[in-house]
This record gives sequence, structure tokens and C-alpha cells, in this order.
Amino acid sequence: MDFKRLEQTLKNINSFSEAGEGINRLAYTDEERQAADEIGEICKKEGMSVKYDSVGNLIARREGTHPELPAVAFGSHIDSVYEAGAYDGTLGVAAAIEIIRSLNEAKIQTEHPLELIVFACEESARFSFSTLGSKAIAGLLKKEDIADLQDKDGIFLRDAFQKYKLHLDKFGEAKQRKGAYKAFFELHVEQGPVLEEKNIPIGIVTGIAGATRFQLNIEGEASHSGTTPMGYRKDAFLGAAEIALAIEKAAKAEKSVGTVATVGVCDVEPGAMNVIPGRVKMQVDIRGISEASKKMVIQKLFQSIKDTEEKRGLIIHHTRTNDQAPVVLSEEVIQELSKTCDENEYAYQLMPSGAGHDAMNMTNLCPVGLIFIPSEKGLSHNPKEYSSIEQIAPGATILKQEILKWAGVADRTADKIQSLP
Ligand code: HGY
Ligand code: MN
Ligand code: MN
Repeated sequence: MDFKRLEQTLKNINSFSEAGEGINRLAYTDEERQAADEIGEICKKEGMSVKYDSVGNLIARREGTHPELPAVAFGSHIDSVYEAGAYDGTLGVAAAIEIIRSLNEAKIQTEHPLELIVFACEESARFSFSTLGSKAIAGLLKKEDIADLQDKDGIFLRDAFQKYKLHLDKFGEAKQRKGAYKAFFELHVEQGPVLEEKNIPIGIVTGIAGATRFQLNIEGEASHSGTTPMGYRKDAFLGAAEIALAIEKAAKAEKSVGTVATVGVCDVEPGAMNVIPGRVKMQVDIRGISEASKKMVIQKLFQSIKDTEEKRGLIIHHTRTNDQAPVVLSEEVIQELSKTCDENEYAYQLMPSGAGHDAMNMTNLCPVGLIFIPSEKGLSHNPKEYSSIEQIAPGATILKQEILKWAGVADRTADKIQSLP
């Protein structure tokens, strides 16, 4: 593979971004669609058939010598959070493109067809709903999940859909039947500190944390910040602060199993420094590999809501906006990936993923492999997110060899590749 070209592909995709700090390529925006169109053009030039499905996933197919066989799929997402880094999701897509290019240059034909997927709306940043594209492909999406989604500018998902000639009521057409895929692989930056700290080039993911999320609407009473004595206040922001600290404490108590809790959105209204906050909208994200541990944190969240209402005379409404169970990945794939790392003499670390990924939904259709490479200082969802090309190369190599193992090489040219049973 040509890793300089891979790096250039990354830069090319990242040239599509709204102004601002870092990468801003939110789901169903012009920037994301233009980047996806560019990827589609590259895939067409590489001889692939390219289409968008009914929720905007870009799917490029490279025929195998046996088109009737289930495809080996691989890919990731290119939509980003606000002020994102250049590698989250995009790396997996750029590596996938490089693999296709290198197969064409080496004139390697696979027995199974290959499908490169750029998933739509993986990030929850814009519509507070994550992995929409892969949920649709896996048949996990329900109309009620997406019917009323709205971003912080008041744009409804259905209107964003329409802009790209997508129709909410056709989301079901994206569902792939069981048996459509033999396996799915995703290459992704770790977004945590483990691989860098241990100086290990490859992470083989064993399980993916499930996120349970809540929207809290806290009602207090707006009043004059100068004339309202402290004892008379119904300060919605201080209520939010108590709850945020309570779930931090609850998650810290679950540290041994890696459960985490975050308040990433906290909108204080009416938002003037001389008005005591009358309303707060906050979003809570609780994740973990252990359902029991997540339940403990959720229980303490509910208790904190009740205590804060009583103590501060607030009214607090909460709705569960996401409830994803943790996912265990295929033992067979983990074994195979371990063997491929051994064959290439790359050290590897079996590890869980605290971040959600499209790979978790694809487990409903086929065996799934998720490969990590190190993130500098474990940073992600931050413009400083970085992985060097020297760290990317081993990940792309393992991804390519694994794909060829599962897809079978028609002309058996490569000596190290046996197609799997
Ligand atoms: O939020 C996440 O877990 C990831 O960025 N999709
Ligand atoms: Mn992300
Ligand atoms: Mn990601």
C-alpha cells in the first residue's frame, strides 16, 4: 500500500469542513455530503459500483469472482463532532480506499465481493442520535427513533434528509438481509491512552461499551441576580451542577469496570449574567461494558434528580434518548486478527472500546472485527487528535490482510493468504 497516498486521501476528505477550530463535518451537512460524493467518485474511478442507500450511507462494491457469495464489508464514518480531530472515522475510510487502490494495482481479485461503506450520521453530535446509518443497515432503526430529531439550530432531521433527496419514511429500505455480509471490519483510532502508553501498535477490540443517554429539562425560577436573596432562589443551573457532580461520583465508584458518565451539553436559559437561571437543558451520557454497573450509575442519577428537586424546589423532567447495550465481538474474528498480527509480527492488545462504533450494529448481521491504532495522548473529539502515518500503516496492513483472508484471493497470488472456511 502507498501510505503517503493514504495520508493524502485523509487530507483530501478533511478539506471538506465548515470553518472553525478543527474539523466540522456534521451529519447531513453540505460538507459531509460533498466529502462522501468525492469518495464516491474515487471509488467509481477504481471500478466500483457506488450508491447511496435510503438513509445516506455510501456503499461502494467491488465484484468478486463469485458475485453470489456474501460480501466482505469494511469502512467507517466521515461525519464529525464539533471541533473534531482529523482521524475519528475518517481514518477507517481513507485506509479502506487505499486497500481498494492497492488491490487494483496488484490486480488481485477476491472470491467474495468487497463492500466499502461510509456510514451516515455515526456521531450523535448534531441530532443527539448516534450510528443512525449502521442501525438502519442492521435493521435496528425505528421510525419513532428519528421522526422528531432536531439539531440545536432547530433543523429537523427530516428536513436535512429532504435536502439530500432522502425520505424519512423510506429508512427501512436501507436494511440489509442476514447473510448479505460474510464479515465486517473497521479500522479506528483508539481515542484513548492505552496503546500509546503500552507502546503497542494494534488494538483488537473484544467488546464495545453501550451508551445510555438522558435529556434533562430543569425548571427553576428566573429572577433578578441582584435583588433575590440566596435563600429565595430556584436556580436551575445549580440543580444541574449538583446532578453532574453526583453522576461523576457514581461513575468513579464504578471505576474498576470502566463505566463512565458525562454531561456534555448544558444549556443555561435565559442566559444572562444578571438573571438567575430559570431553565437548563442538559444531556447525560453513561457508558460501560457492564450493564449492571451502568444500572448503578443510572439509579444514582434518578436519586440525585429526586433529591435536587426537593432540596432546591425545582421541577426536573428526564427522558431516555438512547439505550444501547454493550456488544461482545466475534471470538472467531478476534482469533483470526490475533493470528494476522502474529504473522506480521505486530504486538497487539485485546481491549474494550469505550467509544461507540458502527461496528457494534453490524454485529447483528455478521461477525465483526474492530482494529485500533494509537491516539497521541489518548486525545479525540479534539482538534489536537493525532496518529502518525507510522502508527496508521500497521493498522491498514492488518485490515487489508484480514479482508483478503475472509474474502479469499481468487488467483492465490499472495502466499500468506488462505481463504477462511
Ligand atoms: O460517541 C461515540 O462513542 C463516538 O464518537 N461515536
Ligand atoms: Mn467520534
Ligand atoms: Mn468514530
